[in-house]
Amino acid sequence: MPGIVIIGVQWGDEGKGKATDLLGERTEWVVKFNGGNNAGHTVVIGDEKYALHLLPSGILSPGVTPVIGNGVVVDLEVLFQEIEALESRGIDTSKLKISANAHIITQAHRTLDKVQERFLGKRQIGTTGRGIGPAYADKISRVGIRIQDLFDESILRQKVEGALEQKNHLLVKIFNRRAITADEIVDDLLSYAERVRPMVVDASLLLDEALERDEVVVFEAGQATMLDIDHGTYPFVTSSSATAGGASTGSGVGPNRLDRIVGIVKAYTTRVGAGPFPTELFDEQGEWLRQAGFEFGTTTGRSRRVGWYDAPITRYATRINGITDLVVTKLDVLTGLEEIPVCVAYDVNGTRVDEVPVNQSDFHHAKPIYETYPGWSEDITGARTFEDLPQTAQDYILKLEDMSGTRISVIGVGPGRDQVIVRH
Ligand code: 2SA
Ligand code: GDP
Ligand code: MG
Repeated sequence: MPGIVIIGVQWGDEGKGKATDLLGERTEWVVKFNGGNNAGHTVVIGDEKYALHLLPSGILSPGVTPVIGNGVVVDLEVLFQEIEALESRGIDTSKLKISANAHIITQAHRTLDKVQERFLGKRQIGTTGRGIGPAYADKISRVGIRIQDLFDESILRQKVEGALEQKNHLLVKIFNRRAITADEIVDDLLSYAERVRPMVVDASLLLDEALERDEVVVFEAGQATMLDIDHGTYPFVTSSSATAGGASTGSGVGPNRLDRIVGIVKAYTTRVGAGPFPTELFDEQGEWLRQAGFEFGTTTGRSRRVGWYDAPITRYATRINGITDLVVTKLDVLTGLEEIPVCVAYDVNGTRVDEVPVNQSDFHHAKPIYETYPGWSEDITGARTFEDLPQTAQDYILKLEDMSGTRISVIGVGPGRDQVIVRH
């Protein structure tokens, strides 16, 4: 079972970082295949808390070789800041590999991300402002700068000049900003080239050889299914393939090598940024859930929107990703609730709809139809077997399992590495 994909089921922050870290002991490779430093994965090991953005979460496990795949957009300044921060805490980062085909985020992308958002006014996406969207836009427009371009100054300069032409027009004429010079960007990128050089690999080939040797490779998604560029709540999405297909295109590993697709899902739902969210809570219960789950962005510190568990979303994610196993996280956060509502279907303009509607306006208008299950008051953070859980907590999990049609293999009962119940 060497190829394992870790995917977010909802709108991110389900606890993918912790799940990847958990697998660390049994894993030789962890590949980040999409997104960039918009991601925020918090991993708690003993008394130490690590917030990872661009680096794969597997970097915290000594036996693991972390890989940044071709599907990622790399901000070189952030890369070295993160490396230095981890090294200063005694984490060895020397095994890190970066695909020669990964794209680079430049100053122009960061600036555009911020001014474009401002320009959108009420139609804002609520991006993380890290330049992610503009960097992917350049990739798709075929004017992107890749890691391999760092090693030929003349090619780099030509590409940067080409990429800046339209952007400067936009910045100066539309957004009333100053033009960015090719020199600024080339000098900045070249200042990292020699430090990056030893990390650069043909990641596809390296991973293929590893899989041939039966080594375990974990593919770690940033963001999640409902933020995926194709299958998420477009246009309120991120600009990359955050679903299981992205593990293949974003790493250069064939889809037949992906043996298990593990969907990480919170026992309730959160979302950062704008866009539809049928089960969102605007009342005191929502505020209670936000505080109990400490739902604040790992990257930007923004308050996360919160709501109840949405079963059609899990079914949708199971279909889109081919999920074989679910990990339900943060069950402990629900402790103390007398009753727990779960969205089982939607009411769309008076009609019951059981699946996530394909039509954007239908999803915007979807009102949750709830079923309510009894809660529990016992502290469950020490539970290590399914039977340790109160009966009502067991029943809640079995209900979720039943509604998704996929087995729930792991249950999270706290942020710590050991605070899990492994069922399968
Ligand atoms: P972007 O910056 O172009 O990717 O933003 C587009 C949308 O994607 C959402 N997005 C995220 N949603 C949840 N978590 C993310 N990572 C951080 C975290 C977020 C933070 O782990 O907490 O710290 O605010 C993440 N990254 C992108 C984003 O909110 C937009 O809706
Ligand atoms: P990711 O982006 O999917 O990796 O998730 P984040 O790290 O952004 O957010 C998940 C948060 O929940 C982190 O602060 C984790 O430490 C925490 N967490 C993960 N699993 C659990 C759990 O089972 N219970 C509790 N209470 N916290 C958890
Ligand atoms: Mg996160």
